[in-house]
Amino acid sequence: MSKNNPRTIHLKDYRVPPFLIERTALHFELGEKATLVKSRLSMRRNPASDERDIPLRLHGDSSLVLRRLVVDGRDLNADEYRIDDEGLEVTGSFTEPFELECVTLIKPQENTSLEGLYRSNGMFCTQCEAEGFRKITYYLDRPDVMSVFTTTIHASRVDYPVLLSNGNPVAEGEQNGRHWVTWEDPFPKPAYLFALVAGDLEKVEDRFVTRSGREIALRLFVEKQNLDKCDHAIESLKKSMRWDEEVYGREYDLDIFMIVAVDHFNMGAMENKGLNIFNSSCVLAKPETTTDSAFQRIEGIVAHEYFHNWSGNRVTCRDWFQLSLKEGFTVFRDSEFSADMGSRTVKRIEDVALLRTQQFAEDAGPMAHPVRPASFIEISNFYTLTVYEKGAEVVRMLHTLLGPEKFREGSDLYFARFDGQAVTTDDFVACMAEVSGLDLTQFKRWYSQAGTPRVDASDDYDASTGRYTLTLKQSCPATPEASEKAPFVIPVALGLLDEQGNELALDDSGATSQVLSFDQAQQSFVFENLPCRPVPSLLRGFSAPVILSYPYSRDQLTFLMAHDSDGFNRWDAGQQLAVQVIQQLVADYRADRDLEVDQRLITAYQQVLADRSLDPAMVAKMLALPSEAYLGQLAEEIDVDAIHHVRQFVRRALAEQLQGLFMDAYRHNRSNGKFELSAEAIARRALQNSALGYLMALERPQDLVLAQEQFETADNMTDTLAALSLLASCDDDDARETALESFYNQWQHDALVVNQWLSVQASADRPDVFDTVRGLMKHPAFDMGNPNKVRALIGVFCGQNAVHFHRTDGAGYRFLADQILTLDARNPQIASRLLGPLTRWKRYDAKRRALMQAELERIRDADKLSPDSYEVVTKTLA
Ligand code: B3K
Ligand code: ZN
Repeated sequence: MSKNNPRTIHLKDYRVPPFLIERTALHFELGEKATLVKSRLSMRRNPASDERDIPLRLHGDSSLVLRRLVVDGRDLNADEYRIDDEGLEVTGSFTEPFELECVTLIKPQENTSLEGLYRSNGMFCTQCEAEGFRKITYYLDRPDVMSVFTTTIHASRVDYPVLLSNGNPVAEGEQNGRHWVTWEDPFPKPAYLFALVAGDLEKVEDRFVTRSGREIALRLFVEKQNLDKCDHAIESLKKSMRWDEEVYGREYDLDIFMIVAVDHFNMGAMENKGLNIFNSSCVLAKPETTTDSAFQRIEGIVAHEYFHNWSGNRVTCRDWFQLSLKEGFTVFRDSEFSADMGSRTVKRIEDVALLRTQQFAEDAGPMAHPVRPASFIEISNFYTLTVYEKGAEVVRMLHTLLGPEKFREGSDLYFARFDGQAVTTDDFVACMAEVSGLDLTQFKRWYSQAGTPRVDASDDYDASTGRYTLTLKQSCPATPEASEKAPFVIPVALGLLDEQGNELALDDSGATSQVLSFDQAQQSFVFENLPCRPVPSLLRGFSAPVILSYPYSRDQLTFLMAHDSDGFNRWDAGQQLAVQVIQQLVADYRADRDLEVDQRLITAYQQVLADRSLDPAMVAKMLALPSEAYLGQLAEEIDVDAIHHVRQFVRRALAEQLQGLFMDAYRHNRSNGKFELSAEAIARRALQNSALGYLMALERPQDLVLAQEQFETADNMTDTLAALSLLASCDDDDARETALESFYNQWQHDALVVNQWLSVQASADRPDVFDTVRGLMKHPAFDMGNPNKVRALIGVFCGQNAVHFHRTDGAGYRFLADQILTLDARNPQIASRLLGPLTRWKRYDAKRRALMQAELERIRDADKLSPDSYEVVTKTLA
């Protein structure tokens, strides 16, 4: 594919596969220089295809070296097939079933894209989703071709004692120092779920008895030094298996479930059938090295990949436009699982904060696309917040509209009807419509229309009749694929509060909460017999992924913060209050006016801090000011300096006025006993560290000492890292350097901890942070070939340190563009991801815009740009 002519793939061009592969037998000879891959495919024409004369085409990457091609036992001559950049075309009519054998030579040692078969720390491993299998051998590498796989792996026994693939081991042997194992996976699957691992690995083993009494062996394979970091993942896996049985009635199907941890991985983890492969950062954990949020993230990711066994593997996607069929649904499933394992409200707050800052930004930018995209150049670019997180919100709305019982009925029907098939988001919604009797035709616009809908709410109360009318108007901004949008079906959960904060009855049944189905451009909802003018609590639990505005006064927001029975909306009222205050101050700052923080915000925070009846985790969330990213997202034009300055100013004002309470919260929640990973202990640490953060804003020597003491005495990484992050931004050179140095000295042997050390420095609010980042690029701890390190240093600096990345001389942009160009040649997926901060260029002032545009153009004009980066950069500049 040349850069001037990258092919766009359209959903409307979908055709069923003209050929099927019933059985796939693979044979790998793993070698130090090269690997030989032999495949034997039992194929036939697809009776469901009307393309009866179409020639046989197999996908294959241009890096494949074809050694032999055999059809029904006969070696083909060179003139009987043709190889091009995208694969192999074989001459012949193929009217009868046939066997195609193929021998290819590949070089995993030279594969830096981390897609296909590659090496990580001396082991072999694979990543095939979405289209990596074509880097291993010629194949029909599309998700609607499902085949039964048998895989035999040959390798040196000394170097690769462990040989794994999908399914169950059925045979093994040894010859001249080389051994082999054959694996059989009885479940038909697309090639993207294929996996192979070979290495010198140790394992931790456990078992799980399914509800029907089958015993499943659970195995977690890691490098030897990580054996003490396996317990949490195994426990998380067992919880996930139980939860999926209880909540979805889904049982595991093979006899073995394996997870392998690898250090070089483009994303978090991969749900290969029976053999999940994980980025080591998303599976390995122990209290000394792992923060609470990482523990929770690991639990969620282990669950996510496990849940894919049904939502993704047993029922898979027809084509990659349907990606959200498995990803949106599975994210919804893992987020409900996490809500059940910990605090539902806190989990919801975290999910919504991510959605509102990152996904809303994506939906408002040049790469905006529907949950089911209609076209793409490179599918790897579409593993997005929209497909995952917004897709999960769409499933959540179905859950809200149907209610839990009907939703479960719909999911049972979906799994029963489509087991073993590759299907579409329409098929999923059809099951939900069938069991509920709802017409979901209009609802499906959530899958086909991009952009974040806005909802403007206004109301009216007639005191003489007690009638309250709520009027909602919806609109959706233009996005690249469409300028006009038809109305969405928006479930709006609401309650109404009287002046004392009591919930009012909304109808004769006495219900105090209701879900409105808002599906017109404008609609009014009437509530009768209300004794007073209510304060509405709208979009409870964030019942739809929209931007809702209602003209709340600051007093009303303070009132909701204290009284709303919906925990999410209590938090959100606090966020809205802080946003109003900060936005006003940003305007003041830009107009050179004096800054003064609205006392109501301070009083509201004071009440939250003083209320010992609240869950400390909620208090910590409520005390967190809206992030700079979220504030930027809300602004007309992002003024990074003003936002940063004002947010820091407000933090400091809160710290000054509430220092006694912050100190109390710190002391009260500071653990002094043995480390625990309970929800309660996690909540206390969250509040303790939030309080410490405020105290450090005061820049007093005694708080510095507090942070140093915590840093030196903590028995867990949450407390250590919280203190280190604060010290890394402080002005005391000695305190800062001593802490960073001692941390590195203590942890230099542990790559995952060292990555956190890189991130702490990349996100520090220091005048010299840019030089520090550039210096760290040359540090032995950094490695451009390891995506975790690239994300920890370059990704964090450019994506999370706004004021310093957006320096007005453009050096931050130049730096990022240089790194992208270097990476593009070796790992296009990572390069393309790193473009993220530059894709928002139109949101900044003219000077920064011009500087970012110039860097984007420099990338666009580079020689041999990958299709991945080409797609993002051209769409961004369009
Ligand atoms: N399905 C994988 C993501 C694959 C990304 C390929 N570029 C992990 C997950 O979503 O569970
Ligand atoms: Zn997934």
